[in-house]
Amino acid sequence: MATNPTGKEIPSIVAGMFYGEIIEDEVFPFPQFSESQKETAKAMTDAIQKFAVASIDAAKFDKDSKLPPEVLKGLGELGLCGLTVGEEYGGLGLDSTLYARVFAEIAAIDPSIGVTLGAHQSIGYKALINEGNEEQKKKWLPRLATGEVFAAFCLTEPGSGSDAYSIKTKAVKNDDGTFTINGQKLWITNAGLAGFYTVFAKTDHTDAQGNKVEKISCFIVEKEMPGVSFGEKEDKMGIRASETRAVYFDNVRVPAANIIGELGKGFKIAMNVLNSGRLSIGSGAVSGMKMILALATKQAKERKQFGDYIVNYGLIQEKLSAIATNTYATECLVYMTTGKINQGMHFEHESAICKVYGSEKLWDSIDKATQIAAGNAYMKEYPYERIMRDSRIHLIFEGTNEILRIFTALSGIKGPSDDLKELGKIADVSKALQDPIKSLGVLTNFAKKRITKQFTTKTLTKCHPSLERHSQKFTHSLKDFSVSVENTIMKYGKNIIGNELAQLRIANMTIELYVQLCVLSRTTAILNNKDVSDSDKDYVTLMTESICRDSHQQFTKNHARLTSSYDKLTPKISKHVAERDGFGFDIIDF
Ligand code: MYA
Repeated sequence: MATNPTGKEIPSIVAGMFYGEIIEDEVFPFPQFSESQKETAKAMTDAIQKFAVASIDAAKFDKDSKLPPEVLKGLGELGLCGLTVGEEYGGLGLDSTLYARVFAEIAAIDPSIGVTLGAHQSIGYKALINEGNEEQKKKWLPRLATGEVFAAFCLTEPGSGSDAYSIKTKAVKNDDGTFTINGQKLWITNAGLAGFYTVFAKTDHTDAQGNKVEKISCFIVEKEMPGVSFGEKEDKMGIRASETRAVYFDNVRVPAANIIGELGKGFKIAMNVLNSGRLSIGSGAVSGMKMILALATKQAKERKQFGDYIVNYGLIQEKLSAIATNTYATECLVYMTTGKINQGMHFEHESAICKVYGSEKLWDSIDKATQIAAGNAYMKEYPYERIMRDSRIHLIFEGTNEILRIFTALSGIKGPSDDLKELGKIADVSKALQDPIKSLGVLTNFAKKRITKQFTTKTLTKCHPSLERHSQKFTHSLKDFSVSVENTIMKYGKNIIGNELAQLRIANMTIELYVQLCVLSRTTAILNNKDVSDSDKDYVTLMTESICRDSHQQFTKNHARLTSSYDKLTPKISKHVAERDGFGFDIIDF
């Protein structure tokens, strides 16, 4: 796979923000498409559009709840089943940026196809790419890359969704080195269609103290293996043409050659796979929003009410403008992230943010486009209701947005929290924080970062001068954020894990900061580009102004709520609701 051709590793941008740090050279200039990336993207997106006109009818596939086999074959022939597979295994060897752009093109045309292809390559055989040995890759990748064989990712179980570690499927080692798998997986995309299943199961291990413990391991299971069976196709709200079924494993014997990576390391393998998958949802959302904005604009320009086209009314303009800014902000997030992945960045924080932000902005955009088309949008002959049904899942799967906010906050806090443990050695913590230079010997890493923060630059020096106001607000907010992170760690200690509303506030602040940073970087690149027209520069400047002001307000609201009494209302109201099994009284009661 062509990801990170440099072989170098660079730190996560978002992880650095938790220390109040931004390495400007890492975020400026915004990663650009090279000439050869542009050529490949253009050739592939043109080919996809041509194929779509001839062969894809998303409304019909939705109605039939099926993707015709010849369409799946055609997608394989276009190379869309092996986008990131190395050319030596018969794939296209695209890097993360190109994968995001090309995948997004097809995902927006038909989200059922997007999910089928995403489940196949962004998660289905991703563990094989990341961790598989040469023999496994040679055996499987050529057929997976052409779509001759489809793949599925089997993690979720009836009792294990968000809490992925609690899976019950068990793989027991036999005397001959094979494993016998028993268990059940739920809501598996491509189940039944796929021939290749990446399956996570618990295996027995002995820890350093000699105790028996269970850990998660990763196996390749083939459809034809005796004991593999499938449930009925699920009757879903949306993405109806994609296949979703339960998968059952009844004494399925798997050779040792089918273990992916190290035994017992399966949880990390699964999480790393999901990091890539989450990014695909972000990139799919960008193209989805562009498609929706085109529909909404057409409607607004063609529909006349009160003697004028509705595009000329303020409340329609407010919606068109919001969809455009949603799109631009998400595009900046996704392509900053993929550009840095190509340079070797660890990206679990960033991909979670792309998924959360992209799926929520996509949903908001569809809601606004539906409102513009109004009565028409509610009728099945128009595409809005299908797009709405198809898009709702993105807030749920590959980690619910709630779980990913918790992940963003807790994984981000972990770095400064480890450093802050040093503070336990100091008698008066708050004094030491006020004067870290005096405490240098004890505070080590933490103190160094605190000092850097105190003398930190007041603006992003590489930002375009016309964006100075937003740049200053960003650096000010970043400082507030890192101090809030420290204060939160000190206030809650280990109890932060059970304090989800504090996590929500931290996560929302993180998301807004990353959005502002990515938008400022991309707009700077556009404004510095002499080949971009004045009109395009005006358009992105206006969108940047709107995004940064809105994002700053969101940041400020979440920052305030971290310490205000507002969030204390929530558990109290919710307790009443739980005690009353719902709302609890009627207008006729009192
Ligand atoms: S597939 C199923 C999706 N399921 C999930 O996403 C499960 C969500 N749950 C989790 O992610 C985990 O259980 C959480 C951890 C996060 C809750 N990267 O103690 P821990 C490490 C790297 O926090 P837990 C589907 O939906 C962590 O550092 N490492 O664990 C298919 C620690 O390591 P260490 C990570 O409290 C849909 C260790 O793991 C990550 O149990 C089809 C333990 O961590 C990470 N992210 O819970 C989709 N997380 O021990 C098709 C944790 O070393 C898509 N760790 O400190 C197609 C797209 C279509 C687009 C179309 C658009 C229009």
